[in-house]
Amino acid sequence: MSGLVNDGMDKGSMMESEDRIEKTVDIYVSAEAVRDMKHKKDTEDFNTSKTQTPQHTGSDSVRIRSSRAALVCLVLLCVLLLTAVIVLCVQLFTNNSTNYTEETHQLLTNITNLTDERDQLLNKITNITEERNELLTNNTNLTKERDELKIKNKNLINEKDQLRNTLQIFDKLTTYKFSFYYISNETKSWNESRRYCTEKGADLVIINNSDEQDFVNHMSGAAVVWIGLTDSDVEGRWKWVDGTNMTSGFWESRSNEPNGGTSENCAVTVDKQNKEWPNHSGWIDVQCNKIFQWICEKNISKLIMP
Ligand SMILES: [Ca+2]
Ligand SMILES: [Ca+2]
Repeated sequence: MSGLVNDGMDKGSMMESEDRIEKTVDIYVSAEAVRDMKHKKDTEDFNTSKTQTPQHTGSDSVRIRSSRAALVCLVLLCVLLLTAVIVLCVQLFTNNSTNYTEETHQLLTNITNLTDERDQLLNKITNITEERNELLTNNTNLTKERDELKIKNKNLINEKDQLRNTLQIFDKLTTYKFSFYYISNETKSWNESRRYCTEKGADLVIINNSDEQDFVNHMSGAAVVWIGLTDSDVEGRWKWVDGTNMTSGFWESRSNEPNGGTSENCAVTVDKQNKEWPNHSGWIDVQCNKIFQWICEKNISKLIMP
């Protein structure tokens, strides 16, 4: 069966091969025929062109003139194009020049403005530097003031503590303006009396004016009392216990006080009602080792009005 099929197929194939061969032959034949015809036509065209040359000379002249005309047009176009390019370049250059001039002017203006701003900034820096220096100076001064205030505050605290002690210890305190006064009941020498006062945070009384003298006279009554006045250091140069010089005094004039010279270097004050120097009033220099009552004074003006 398969053999029959193969034989059939072989026969078909052989027929197809024969057909192909025949077609190939036909094609080759056709190609050769076409080639012969083309060669023949070319030969005829060549011969024809040889015979027809005089007739085609006019069309070549037209073609040449056309070519020349086209060339002229092309040259004209080139010239026009070149001219346009030159015009554009000139315009561009002109515009660039104008822009450059404007930019230069603007740059100069900017430079001027920047210079002005720089000068203003320099002035500001100078002012700020001066302000800074002033602030530094102020800071230095404030620091000094602060330190001084700290010291004053410390001193005031000490004085406050002393005053508190004075107020606690003195059993008879009298106030007058900005001072506390204490008059003793017992009698002591000038130095011992002063020591008593200083141990209490006070000192012997300093009489600064007639009002205070009147106040002390009223306070002492008939008693003779020590005051904080002495010329122990330099004879005749009377000084208060705070180290200040006596500028004006209320010396007793009836006995021409002070009259004791170097033997009498401490002062008491008396009122007219005293019994030791009747009808005498004012300050009298006496020997410092005598014993009298005394008056202590504690001034608090620094606490109230620093
Ligand atoms: Ca004296
Ligand atoms: Ca005297």
